[in-house]
Amino acid sequence: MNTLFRSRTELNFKTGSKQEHDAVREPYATWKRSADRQVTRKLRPGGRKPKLLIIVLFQNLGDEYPYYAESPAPPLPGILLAGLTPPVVDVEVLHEMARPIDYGTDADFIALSFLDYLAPHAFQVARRFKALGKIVVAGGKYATTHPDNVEPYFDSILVGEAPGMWPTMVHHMVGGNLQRRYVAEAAPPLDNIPPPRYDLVESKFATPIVTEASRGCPHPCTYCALNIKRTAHRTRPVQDIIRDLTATKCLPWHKRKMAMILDNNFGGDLRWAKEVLREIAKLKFWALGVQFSIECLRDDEFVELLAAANCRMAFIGMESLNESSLAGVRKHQNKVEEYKEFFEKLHRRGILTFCGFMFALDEDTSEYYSTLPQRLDDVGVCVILPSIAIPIYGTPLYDEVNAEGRIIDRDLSHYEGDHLVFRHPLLSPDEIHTAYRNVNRVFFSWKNIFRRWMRFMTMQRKDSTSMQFALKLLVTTFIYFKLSVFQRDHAKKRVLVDRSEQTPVVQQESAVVEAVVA
Ligand code: B12
Ligand code: SF4
Repeated sequence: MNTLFRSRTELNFKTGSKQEHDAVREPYATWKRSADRQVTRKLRPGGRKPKLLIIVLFQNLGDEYPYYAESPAPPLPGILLAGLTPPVVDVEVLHEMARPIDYGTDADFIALSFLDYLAPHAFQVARRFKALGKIVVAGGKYATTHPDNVEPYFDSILVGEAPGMWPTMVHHMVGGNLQRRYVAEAAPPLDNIPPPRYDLVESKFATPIVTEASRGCPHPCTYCALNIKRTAHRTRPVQDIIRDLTATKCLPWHKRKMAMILDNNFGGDLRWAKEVLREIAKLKFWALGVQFSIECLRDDEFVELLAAANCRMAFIGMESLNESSLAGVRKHQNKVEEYKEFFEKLHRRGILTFCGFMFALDEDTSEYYSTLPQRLDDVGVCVILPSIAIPIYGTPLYDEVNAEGRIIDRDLSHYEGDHLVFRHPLLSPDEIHTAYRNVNRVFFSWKNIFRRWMRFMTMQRKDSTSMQFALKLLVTTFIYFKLSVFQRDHAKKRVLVDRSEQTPVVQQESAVVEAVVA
């Protein structure tokens, strides 16, 4: 029995009714029984198990050029699915943001995970693998919100979250009785999800330890994918999160020291979040990254607990410095006048701010854009993740712009945040693109990157031993430059690039045309 196998069988159960426990346990109980008896397993020639290759897509067919992002951490779906996979198959995980798809793979089954804008690419990849005789299945956010658009391209799809249904799907895959569509229970409890397979993350990721502590968010932001079909904010048992963060024996020691909690909003239930942070503090990470909504920073105890847990990076949706733009997308929890003070609160405690920032919100004006680089500097954010607003298919924002007849581009592969796909009420596409490029250019110039780093460093006060203080400076410097280079690289390859001089290496196919927004 290997370490992973042990950790799966040592699952903890939250107190609750017996029926709740049984409902949650059932997939694992089924998996455990079959694992013990090795029932449905079919051996390949040479006595090998069938092989499953899980691919988390990233290259956008619509962009025509391959783009290997310098992201420090992988997304979660691939290694989470691998962790849930019963041992009737061998598993490999491929992150397309790190390496190209291996069409020569000896895998029998291919599982694709992709976001909305990657759907055209996913359909093409599926077609290629099917032509090679592979069984190809899909799941993820787009397959969940728009299954009818996805199902025709795959042998089978999963609608919803994987934990309750994926083990069954794998058994059916191996047993040759795969159904066309599996539908998971809506918003199931999050107890007893096995740890992700960190051992399967490509070595180029500096921070392989990623997990989700909660799902959902209580806010109504109109552009957010979570508001396509609202579900309650759900939290995982604290001991399950800690078990994930410590299921890392497979990693070299230096990669066990940093972790990312990838929740949409870790602060959706602050009392629970504080409990989680108290436990994480005991793990003595060198650095923890967390995502949460900005109003959490009104709670000083939360901020202190972040610091105590050695949080070194907070991802926050700042989105705009224009109050009326924030109100227009119902982001009422954001108050522009609080930004500077809140960011400083974090910076003084050695926590870097990494903030989502949106262009083309309906109330944006050319005056607002003209002062933006300076105002971003004034609020003092460390790194921004800029993007052009996307009316993600099915969100309230999509319904609004669609009803007003303002969608100008229905190619789904353009819904990635670097294209303007709807008509703005006040600004021309040129004004928006110019502002977007300008902010990217100014914010990610080396001069400004170094200046912000100096500003952050000079705010640090020695509040611990010399060793701990030195470690804090070293780790924040590493994360700061990783994030800045990641975003600068994105700007260089995706925003500021003159594509006319590049040689296209990926041919678009009719799948792009088929995957249009309805
Ligand atoms: C890490 C992250 C990133 C990373 C990496 C993204 C990637 N996929 O490669 C980076 C920083 C690059 C990124 C960028 C963007 N992101 Co992002 N990102 C995330 C984040 C924080 C975590 C993703 C994750 O790992 N989730 C955890 C997994 C486990 O959840 P899940 O995908 O729902 O998976 C479950 C099921 O769907 C299912 N499942 C998933 N895959 C599969 C596959 C199979 C075969 C099966 C059976 C089941 C299955 O099982 C899972 C477990 O239950 C999410 C927020 C979040 N917490 O989800 C946003 C999120 C995914 N991002 C989002 C967006 C919009 C973007 C951007 C387009 C934003 C922008 N405008 O800049 C860009 C894309 C930029 C670009 N051009 O490349 C949206 C997605 C909207 C959508 N439906 O497409 C999200 C949900 C944020 C939000 N609330 O709106 N992102
Ligand atoms: S606060 Fe963030 S996660 Fe929550 S609804 Fe708004 S955009 Fe989505």
